[in-house]
Amino acid sequence: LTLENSIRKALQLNEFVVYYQPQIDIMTGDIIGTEALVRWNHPTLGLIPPAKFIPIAEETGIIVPLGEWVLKTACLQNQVWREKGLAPMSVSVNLSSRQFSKHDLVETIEEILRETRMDPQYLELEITESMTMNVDVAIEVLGKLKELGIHLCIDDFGTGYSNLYYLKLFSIDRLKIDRSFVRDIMTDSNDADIVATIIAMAYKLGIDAIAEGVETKDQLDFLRSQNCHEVQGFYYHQPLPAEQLEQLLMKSA
Ligand code: G
Ligand code: G
Ligand code: MN
Ligand code: NA
Repeated sequence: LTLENSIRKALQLNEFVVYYQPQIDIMTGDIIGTEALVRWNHPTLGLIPPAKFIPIAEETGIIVPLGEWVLKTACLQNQVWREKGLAPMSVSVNLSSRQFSKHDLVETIEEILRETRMDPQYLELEITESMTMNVDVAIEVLGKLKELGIHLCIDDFGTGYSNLYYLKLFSIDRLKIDRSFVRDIMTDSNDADIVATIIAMAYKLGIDAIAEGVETKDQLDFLRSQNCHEVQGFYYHQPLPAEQLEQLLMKSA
């Protein structure tokens, strides 16, 4: 069996699971949202991280049905938590460039929203800068997604071929400062300056900024001092299975 076929089969056998990494309001410490991150719960190999199968899934195009499954699962879960009376929380789902360039993307997402009864204002799609290379198509597709009421976030911000003008053109709601900048903010003054500048720029444009990969209190304090309002990282929580996140939310409710 090729890896490609194994992934296809695993999708049929329901072997994928979605983990949720909390996103934190830096001032209150509250969980304000989560990022949905897929894992493969392999019957003999155990939990396989996405780095081991996402690249192949991207290459072969299986990322399209897999990505749709993740989106549907995350929306269903969000709705279940709302029905259980938990405070409304956003969920961010990574969109692959393969999904982005499918002509029926908007219809597919619309259908998933309808089927799961997900409130679109709590759904965020994470796109990367490289996906927006074809500007005219990106404007059209992102515009339609915004019309559905969905929020948009640029993932790994600062690492792609970004044209800052896109930020205005695409009506982006949030940008996620790439982990590679956050990692060295305490030791590399260039990285500290870059992070501070991204936060200030986002603020001026009326876009939210979230820092990812926050692992230490020093990093958190620096981000707070620069008026970054939202963080995600191991300092607070690893990506968690749904049940574990639910327990956490129940405790803090
Ligand atoms: O979850 P982390 O544990 O290891 O994820 C590694 C990489 O896999 C990240 O770049 C993340 O964006 C990507 N990834 C995780 N889940 C998904 C998914 O559902 N769809 C896509 N396209 N990428 C994902
Ligand atoms: O941006 P992407 O979608 O690539 O981001 C999600 C990835 O980041 C996942 O692999 C997740 O496990 C990882 N991640 C989340 N928080 C941290 C952190 O604090 N440190 C490191 N090293 N990785 C993190
Ligand atoms: Mn992401
Ligand atoms: Na990222």
